[in-house]
Amino acid sequence: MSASPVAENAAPAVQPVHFSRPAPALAQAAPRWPRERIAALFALPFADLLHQAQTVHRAHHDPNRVQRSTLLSIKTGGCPEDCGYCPQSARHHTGTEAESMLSLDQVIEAAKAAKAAGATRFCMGAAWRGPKQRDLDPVLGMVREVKALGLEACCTLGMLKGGQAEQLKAAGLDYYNHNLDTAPEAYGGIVSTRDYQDRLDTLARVKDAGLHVCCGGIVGMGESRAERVGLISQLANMDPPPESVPINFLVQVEGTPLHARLHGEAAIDWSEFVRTIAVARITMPESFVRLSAGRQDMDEATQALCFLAGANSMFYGEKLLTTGNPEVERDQRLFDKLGISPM
Ligand code: SAM
Ligand code: DTB
Ligand code: SF4
Repeated sequence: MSASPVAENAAPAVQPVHFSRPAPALAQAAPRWPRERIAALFALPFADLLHQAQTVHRAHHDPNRVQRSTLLSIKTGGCPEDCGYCPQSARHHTGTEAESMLSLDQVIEAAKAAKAAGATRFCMGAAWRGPKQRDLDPVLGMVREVKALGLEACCTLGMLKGGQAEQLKAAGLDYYNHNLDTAPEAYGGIVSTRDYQDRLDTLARVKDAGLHVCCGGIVGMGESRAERVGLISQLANMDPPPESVPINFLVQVEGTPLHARLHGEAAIDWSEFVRTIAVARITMPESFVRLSAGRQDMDEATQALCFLAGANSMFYGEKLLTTGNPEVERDQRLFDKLGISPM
């Protein structure tokens, strides 16, 4: 296209604006962890990556201590959302039936048992899109009782509306878990009933209410390495990064769309899972990196490598929300072999 001479000679319609100091709203800050840097970490030889991760880990944490969190599903099944990995969606036929909310006494009993077994954090999960006020009221009572037992309290209740995070904070909640699950570009293939921005909005509410953010994702859903890079990049570039970062290895449950897609075959090798933990540790040095779902089918050697790669938290107790987790005796034997003590 040729410009007319008039346009060429005319003074520009918009005069350049001179700022006496940089205009923050216009300046695009470079991300702390651009994808290329994260991809370069993933591409390192395994020994070099683990050495780097262990070095960062030792600079920020005691390498021989691991924090233990116990999960309880306070409201199981019948969820209206369509998350392709989840056994609790009412749209999938997994055999997980919809149940009503647990009573306060049931929750207190489970929290006492978790504490007696050595957990320091108790995480209550609900199969909701998000809590209605009538759902939130009893949860606030549960949070107060869990705190009264001397445990850290965490909730994962779905998307939060304005004011709800503040109510949880006032009840004494320490952490709110809400995962990004995967990279933005892979997200649409996994969940259609909420979008990535909805998740970011809830995370902003959690942070603004002064709660600690627990946010991670799932690997082994058929994503590419570039998409794993994208997930870690989202997490590591949050300001600040989440205090707690659960890395879940997909538990493939029959009846879920992801089980149908992957036929029960692990979509990534153990070494790629360990790499993901190591890269999370290097890019989020101060966070708790949690070796989360997927331990039941993971051999001890792989779990040991995850701890070496910088995982310093795990889910503890024989059940996650609806699926299994190693028995506490088995975990104790593993800790003994590795000389790990609980935090
Ligand atoms: N309903 C709430 C929500 O989705 O926000 C809270 C509970 S939901 C079960 C919490 C997280 O568990 C999900 O975001 C997902 O990351 C993880 N999760 C669910 N099913 C899983 C599976 N089969 N394997 C691994 N992680 C899973
Ligand atoms: C997280 O990242 N993993 C946990 C917790 N946060 C809520 C849930 C794992 C669920 C695994 C499938 C199930 O047991 O239902
Ligand atoms: Fe519902 Fe949460 Fe499961 Fe999604 S992950 S189906 S929101 S319980």
